[in-house]
Amino acid sequence: QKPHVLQVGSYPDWDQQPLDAGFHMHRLFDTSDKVALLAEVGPNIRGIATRGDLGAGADLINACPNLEIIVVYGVGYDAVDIALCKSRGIRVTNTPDVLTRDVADYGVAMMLCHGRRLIDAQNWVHSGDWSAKGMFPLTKRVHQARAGILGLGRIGYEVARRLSGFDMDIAYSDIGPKDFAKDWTFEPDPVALARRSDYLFVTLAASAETRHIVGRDVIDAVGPEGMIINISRASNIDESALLDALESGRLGSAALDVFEGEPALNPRFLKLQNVLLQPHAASGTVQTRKAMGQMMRDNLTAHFAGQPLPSAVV
Ligand code: 8YV
Repeated sequence: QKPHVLQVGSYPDWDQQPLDAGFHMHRLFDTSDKVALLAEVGPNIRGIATRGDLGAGADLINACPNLEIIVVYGVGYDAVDIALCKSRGIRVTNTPDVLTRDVADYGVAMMLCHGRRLIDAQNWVHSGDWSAKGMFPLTKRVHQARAGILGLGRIGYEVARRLSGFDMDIAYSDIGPKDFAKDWTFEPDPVALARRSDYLFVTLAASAETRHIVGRDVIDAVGPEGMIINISRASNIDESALLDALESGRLGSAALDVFEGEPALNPRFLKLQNVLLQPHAASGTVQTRKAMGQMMRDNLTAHFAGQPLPSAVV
């Protein structure tokens, strides 16, 4: 009897096929009547397979009275009701480390792409403006600029390591100074960090404590010449305050890979020229997604085999 597993979102075929072979997968995202599916299979569900961007809230967890484990395809498990899992003794796993460098690469790429206006420059060629109007407008230097890292965890550290290659003046905020970051300036106050940053990277693990840590005060401290890059979770930024600042010019620009309500965006974003919009793609390389899927499946298999879990957070 294959364990019954509730699947919250889609996975690539290279994961879907072994999942279907090893487990009785019930695809919540594929059904038109989620309530009916949960009522029918909920009591049989022993595992939930979800994604960092989708999570598993109390409604889903409570529909599965015999739930034993939730496996997350992603490093962020902020969308999983961890307190409820702890109270019910439900294991939770994620996929750390395998995606760290891809996400850091993508954040730096977003800074360079938007800072040097590569997409506008591409349009300058395609539109014929280069022939008609001449040289593309000048942009600002990125190397030797000032970078702020809000959250020097695994991803923040890899971002800072990359930026040091651009001879940038790097500072970071975190709970405390880090021994491995002696070359960079520790600035505990996010507003002070923002004030001394041309490029502010938001690389915090999302939680109730970090919600809207980038509010109007931090946004205004980055200011009309600065850029905010978010490769963490939308919840770390007050999105309404961000939009107000971008529309008014109080914030120079933003490069965002995550959004409240994604994949549906606030339509105000689509009217702005000073924002780089990316579809939560920072970890989206073949190699990394294969490693994430393998780790997620290894956790599921290990649990039902009574073996230690490769990457448990609860
Ligand atoms: C995942 C993410 O790719 O790792 C995370 O927490 O958000 C992304 O890297 C995404 O959750 C999967 O769709």
